[in-house]
Amino acid sequence: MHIFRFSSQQGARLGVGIDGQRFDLSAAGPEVRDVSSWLAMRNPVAVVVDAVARVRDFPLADDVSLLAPIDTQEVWASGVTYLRSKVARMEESEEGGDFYDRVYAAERPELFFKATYSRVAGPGKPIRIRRDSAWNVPEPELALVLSSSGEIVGYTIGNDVSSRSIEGENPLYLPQAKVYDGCCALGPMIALNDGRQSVRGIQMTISRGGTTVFAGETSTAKMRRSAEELAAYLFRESTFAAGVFLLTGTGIVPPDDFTLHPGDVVSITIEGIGILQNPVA
Ligand code: DO4
Ligand code: MG
Repeated sequence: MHIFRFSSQQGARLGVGIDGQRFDLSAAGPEVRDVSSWLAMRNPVAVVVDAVARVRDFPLADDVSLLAPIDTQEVWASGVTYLRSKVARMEESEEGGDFYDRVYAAERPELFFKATYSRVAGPGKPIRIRRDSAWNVPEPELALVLSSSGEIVGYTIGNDVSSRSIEGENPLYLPQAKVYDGCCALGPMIALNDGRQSVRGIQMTISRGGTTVFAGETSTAKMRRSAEELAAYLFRESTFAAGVFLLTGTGIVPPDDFTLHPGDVVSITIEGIGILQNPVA
């Protein structure tokens, strides 16, 4: 089952996709009127399962306009959870970057604040690269959708768009490399956590003027840490009354001579979730 957010004449609403058919989930009651109300529930997965029986009378057209599946939540991100990310960052770092090596092996993960919902692009909407950065990349990442109690309610696709030149110049510049207008994309849907799929393939292609200029793939099986471990660290000493999104790190890094250009189109596919496609502004 997939949860999505869509625009309607009554404003943004939640929908549910079941066996290829779409229904208006918000019609089922106030607990599913928006992402915040839903993720504030004690057991959001059970709430959807219960609501499904009541939504069959509210079908939606296949072509509803999808929005980013986030309303008031913060977006956090994990770093250096794949070997590929550690190696690439040690190479880009002007100081040699042995701290990446240490955090990869340490018990405590690297977690950082990534975006407010206002900085998140939905499906088809433009992501941005910093104009004061010469080296910019997309980072395709599995995103955890966490309830107010820290439960993994579902999974969506995230793009942690980053400046590698600013991050490489000095690690203290990380917030500027990571957080700016249009720095993140989420969507197109949330795959509800049914406890079945633990390993997912991730693919990314970047096209420029209709030609593929980069293609890469990885699998969440290559992550050094579990999703549960990352979520548990995020909830240490922090509360998220309306839930939170947590990106789990990138395992696909384009070669060092690659940088995003305005007009490029980034497509990220994650098994069981869908395809998140965004043009670069
Ligand atoms: O350490 C800096 C950021 C790492 C990151 O974003 C990633 O590994 O995906
Ligand atoms: Mg990242």
